[in-house]
Amino acid sequence: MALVGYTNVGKSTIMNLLSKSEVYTENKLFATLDTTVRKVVVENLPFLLSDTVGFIRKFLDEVRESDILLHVVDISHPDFEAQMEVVNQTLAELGCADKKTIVVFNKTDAYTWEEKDPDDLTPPTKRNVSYEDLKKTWMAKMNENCIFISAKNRDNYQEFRDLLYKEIRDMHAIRYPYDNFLY
Ligand SMILES: Nc1nc2c(ncn2[C@@H]2O[C@H](COP(=O)(O)OP(=O)(O)OP(=O)(O)O)[C@@H](O)[C@H]2O)c(=O)[nH]1
Ligand SMILES: [Mg+2]
Repeated sequence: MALVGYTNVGKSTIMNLLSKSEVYTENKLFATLDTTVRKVVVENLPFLLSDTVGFIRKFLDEVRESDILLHVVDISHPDFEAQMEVVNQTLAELGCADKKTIVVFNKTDAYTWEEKDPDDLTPPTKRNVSYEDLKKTWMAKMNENCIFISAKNRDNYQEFRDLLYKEIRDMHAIRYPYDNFLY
């Protein structure tokens, strides 16, 4: 499993949460310069998690070799949709477009929107989308292959781990069909 995403979205923060390790995080672009791999255990399932360099650089073997990608997105960034596009484009160039991918919408604590005044008749813009509406729209669009969390406040963290557990268990079942100790 690999954490991928635009720079500064919170990949290393999530790595630290899941693996209880101390990977360097900072509020600047390209804080991570090398891929780090850690063993993570969710319930009874061990797996390898790679924290990668903020996406832009190509030919990341860790990404290609991962069974599951966690595409981390910073929803508090005004251009997060364009950033997602860049990452998806890069994944496509790496030949990873069809890989199982879970989108982790991070920094829910920092998402802000401008409520429209009822007298304001100008058309609503994406700045006017409430958190609830944003969430609903993406949940529908992603077929529920996504989760909204705050790595900082640990909001929805248990649900995130539950989702990872389910995905890894399914992947184990495909990779090791005769290994039924889990079931
Ligand atoms: N408000 C808020 N800030 C967060 C959250 N998660 C991470 N951050 C902050 O975002 C900044 C970047 O976090 P990193 O984990 O270093 O991001 P990254 O994706 O690893 O960045 P690169 O290594 O540069 O690609 C740090 O200042 C974090 O503390 C969150 O859920 N909410
Ligand atoms: Mg990082």
